[in-house]
Amino acid sequence: MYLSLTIAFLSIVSFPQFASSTWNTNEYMKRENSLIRPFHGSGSSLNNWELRGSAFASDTFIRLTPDARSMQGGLWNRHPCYSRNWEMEVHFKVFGSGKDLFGDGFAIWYVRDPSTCPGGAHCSVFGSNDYFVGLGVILDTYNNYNGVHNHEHPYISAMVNNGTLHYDHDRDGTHTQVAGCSAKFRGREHDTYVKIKYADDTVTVYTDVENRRAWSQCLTAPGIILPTGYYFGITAATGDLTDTHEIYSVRVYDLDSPDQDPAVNKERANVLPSASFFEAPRDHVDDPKPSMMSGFKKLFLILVGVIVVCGAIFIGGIFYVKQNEHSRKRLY
Ligand SMILES: [Ca+2]
Repeated sequence: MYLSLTIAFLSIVSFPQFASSTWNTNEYMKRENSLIRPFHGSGSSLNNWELRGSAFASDTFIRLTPDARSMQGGLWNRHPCYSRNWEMEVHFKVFGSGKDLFGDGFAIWYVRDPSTCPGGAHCSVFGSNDYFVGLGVILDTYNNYNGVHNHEHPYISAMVNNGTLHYDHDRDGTHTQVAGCSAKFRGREHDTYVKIKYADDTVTVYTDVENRRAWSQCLTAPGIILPTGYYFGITAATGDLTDTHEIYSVRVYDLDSPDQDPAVNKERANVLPSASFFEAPRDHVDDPKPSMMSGFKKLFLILVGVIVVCGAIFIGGIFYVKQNEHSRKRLY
């Protein structure tokens, strides 16, 4: 509690200084889609936002889950977003008592249906629904995969779904992601931020988790079609493993140009989410059969060895015969 309040205070004091210099604040902030301290309302109700499950609001933080088992918490915006191009910045913190084992993580959503989890079916994706319709950006802290990923955890991935795809925890969603990146966002003393930008049909995710006060690009995925009129939400879950997942602010900016034809945005309301490109599955290709390969190699080496030895004996033999002939000629 004390730590959270301290963090909150420091953030309030320090945020405006760097926000104006290095961060993007030129665009119009959409108040009805944003959430800024102090959070008016308390406990389980907030202006413009709905809290679900274990989510709890104080004046300075929204705690999606406490550091306890089997929790699901959600924070859902009540107003759909009608901008075609937008940007969402989330100030968050993930921390807990676990040193090596912790989880599961949280997810930021732009979806057709705000989740009612933990009530309802398919509440299996970080406190929200599987088979969702829209965009999910998942900040996964626990590596569930038995094999070896070619990336480290914590891991951020983006998934676009038209309602038919299943998020596979066993592979940490790598089968269905459009792109991903590793980011050490958990257990940091300093403030941690993530930004999702959707502009020109491209989803780009940035992070500021190294206390640099500047965005670094995590992933970018072009060819993503998302309709207007969907809802923003942030959800988190714990299972056997636990962590505290907290949100300190959500800022949504409108990136549409002022002269954009409103009819274009209206038309865009009816499309289904789609991605032109999915990353190739990260689990792969059976291992080559090592015993057969080494068998061939061995046979080859033995053959070469035999040829070399035979050659040497043959040349040595000729040399010996020649030498003998030569010495005989000299004696007679
Ligand atoms: Ca995982």
